[in-house]
Amino acid sequence: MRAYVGLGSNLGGREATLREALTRLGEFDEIAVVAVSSFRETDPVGNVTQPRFVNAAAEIETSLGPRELLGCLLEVERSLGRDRSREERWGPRTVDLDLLLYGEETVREAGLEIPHPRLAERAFVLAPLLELDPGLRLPDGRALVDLHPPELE
Ligand code: GSY
Repeated sequence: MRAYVGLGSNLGGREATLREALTRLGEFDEIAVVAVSSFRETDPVGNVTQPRFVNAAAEIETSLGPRELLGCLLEVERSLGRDRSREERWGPRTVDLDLLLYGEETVREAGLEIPHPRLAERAFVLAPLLELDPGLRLPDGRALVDLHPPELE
């Protein structure tokens, strides 16, 4: 299955952390990292005053189901020092790996929503996704290119 992962970091060596996250993702037998977007420095979205983020997206090919894939993303986050239980909800983080799209599937379960619930309104997610594939669509048929989030800073 083709899937897309969003990456973000605004603490420590942001780019190096995201590159290491991609390496670790690709080390799972069931995951191949097919393409990676450029890395963009972005202003934080939300009401928390915090450092700027570096964001990117990756296209992966995987034989895992969405729940298992999410488990791998969380494992990589943890291996890079992220402790979700100790951080502010919209606050700074060493690494954030979000499962954005999983084929054309829609999943609405506790702890797992695909497409990612805020995908359509976040330029820092849409811009790298469109760079990877300008023809991408949401499962409901809407083209990503037709969504109009606020400009990326
Ligand atoms: O949703 C992920 C964390 N996050 C980000 C982010 O990755 N990039 C930007 N620009 N703002 C953000 N606010 C939060 S929370």
